[in-house]
Amino acid sequence: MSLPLPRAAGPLPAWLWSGDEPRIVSVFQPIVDLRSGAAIGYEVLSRGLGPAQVPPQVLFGRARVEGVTWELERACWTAALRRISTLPATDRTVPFFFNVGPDVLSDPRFQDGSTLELLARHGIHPRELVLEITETSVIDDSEQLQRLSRELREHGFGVALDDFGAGHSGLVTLVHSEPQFIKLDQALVRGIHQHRYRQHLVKALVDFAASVSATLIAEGIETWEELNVLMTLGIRYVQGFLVARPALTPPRPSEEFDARRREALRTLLPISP
Ligand code: G
Ligand code: MN
Repeated sequence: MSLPLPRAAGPLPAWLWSGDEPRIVSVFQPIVDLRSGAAIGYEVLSRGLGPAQVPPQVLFGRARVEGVTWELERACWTAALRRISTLPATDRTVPFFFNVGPDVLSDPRFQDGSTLELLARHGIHPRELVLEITETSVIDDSEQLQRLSRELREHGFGVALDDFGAGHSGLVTLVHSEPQFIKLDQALVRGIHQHRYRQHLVKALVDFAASVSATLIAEGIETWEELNVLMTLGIRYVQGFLVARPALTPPRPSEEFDARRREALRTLLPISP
């Protein structure tokens, strides 16, 4: 549980906004259906602009110290929505997954209508977005989380539980948020071919997700060993450097990936549809 955020006073920091331009660049990483090879969505990741791109952990760390977390979050949303609004219609047939910072969901400003207004201004409907919340969200109050999750869905947003398995309260967050998407944390995926215990857990989660009609996504896949084992455990949706790295334009998996994916489908799941 983190301490209450200090509030920023005065002008927005120049490292965050230059005039009305957020100093943030949005990149896209596909979430791919292993059966068809098609993207079912793109996670949108924010990087700070500078001589070199600044990773989000650094941005959010600095914002926290300066008390401008909300302003950073708005800058990320603005950059992402502007970018999405310039994409061709062919890139907008699947939803965009947005990471929602832990402090933001419980901020009254998130729900005061300004978020929907920001979307409308960019011609984007909440149905086009899936909000990724993490189990480390500072929403300790389970009723509040339940209510929030329901309200987001009523507005049309999709809800995903991010980094599932990374923290200590994943199951509690899961039952209270009842997300349509569950994203398995990279820590469970990493080296899974060498960990039978993890394999049993993932298999159980595949069954669980199927019974509650949630889409289970394995994140952070880096090797074919990981991907092959996940496939035999019943994982259908994947994201990670092996599939495609985040890019300025929503990327497709490479032809090489697609060829190996088909081969794996044939050899590992010979009776799959
Ligand atoms: O917490 P969240 O799951 O949103 O984290 C996404 C982060 O993980 C991004 O910064 C993204 O660049 C990174 N990422 C995406 N795919 C991989 C991967 O295959 N390996 C590693 N190490 N990081 C990844
Ligand atoms: Mn995420």
